[in-house]
Amino acid sequence: MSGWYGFIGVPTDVGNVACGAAEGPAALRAIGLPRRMGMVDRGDVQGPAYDGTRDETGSRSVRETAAWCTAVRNAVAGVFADGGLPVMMGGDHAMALGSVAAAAEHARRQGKNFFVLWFDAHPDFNTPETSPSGNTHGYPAALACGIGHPALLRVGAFTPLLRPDRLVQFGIRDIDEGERANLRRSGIEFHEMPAVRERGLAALVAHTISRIQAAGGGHVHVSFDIDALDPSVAPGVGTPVPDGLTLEEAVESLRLLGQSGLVQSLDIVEYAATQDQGNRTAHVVEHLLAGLMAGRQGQTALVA
Ligand code: NNH
Ligand code: MN
Ligand code: MN
Ligand code: MN
Repeated sequence: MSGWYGFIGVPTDVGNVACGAAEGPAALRAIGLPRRMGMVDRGDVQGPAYDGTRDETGSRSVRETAAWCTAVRNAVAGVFADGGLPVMMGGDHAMALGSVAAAAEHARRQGKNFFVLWFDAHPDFNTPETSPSGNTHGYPAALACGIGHPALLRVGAFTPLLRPDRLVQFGIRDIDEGERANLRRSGIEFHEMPAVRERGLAALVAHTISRIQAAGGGHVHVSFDIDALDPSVAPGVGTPVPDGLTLEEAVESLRLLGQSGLVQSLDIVEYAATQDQGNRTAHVVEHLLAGLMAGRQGQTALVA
């Protein structure tokens, strides 16, 4: 198990203009998060500004999204090469294509099966054809599975980066119509809020962990979109959706995932500092991370 965590700031809103996510990493540093959590601060990834014009597919800022994702991919690969566990702090969720690319490539080099667990109010399984907005932060899970804009599919060394039966989503409650058809066609396992309420998030996650272990384990990448949480807990997001996860169940799930020893990389994205109430959501980010870290240390108590 790697002994250190690399904090990679991804200050961009290229996947959803002016959502406030570009200000996320600076706000996390302002509360001293990387230092307090004992992380190695690898600095911020750089990239071009948002260009809202739509291309021939209706997608916005595709070239800029590809540039950010390539830079993220390189930064994440650098932490893997130095033996750390990369933690990507968004920034909007489009950047997950870059971290998933690096994680998939790393898993393949190590001969490991690759899994992605996606915590989000949204499945981010749109394609240019189904997206109502053309915003690339609605694309990354589909792109990981090899579906979507050709210019973005070229970000990774290979495609698909991820087998659709190795993607599991939790906390979903806002699906676009065509996006639902994409999910069905790909056979994605996604747990919507009624199922989460009925079975419990931690129980669903524990079940997923056992399934992965039964399949021989591997590299698990966790992509956590803060809007998975209820907006009363995490107001600092660009696209709040009511009836979300509680902080307790999310922290407990991350603790279980840490304890499993399977998680080798983590995104915590869509922290829109400009929408936050004081630093409330920044502290929520810290608690999520503390949950994963506590689990990896074999602790069983919740971190206060
Ligand atoms: N599904 C919508 C779209 O594609 C919104 C996506 N917004 C997110 N995703 N925050 O996590 O535009
Ligand atoms: Mn998302
Ligand atoms: Mn979301
Ligand atoms: Mn705190």
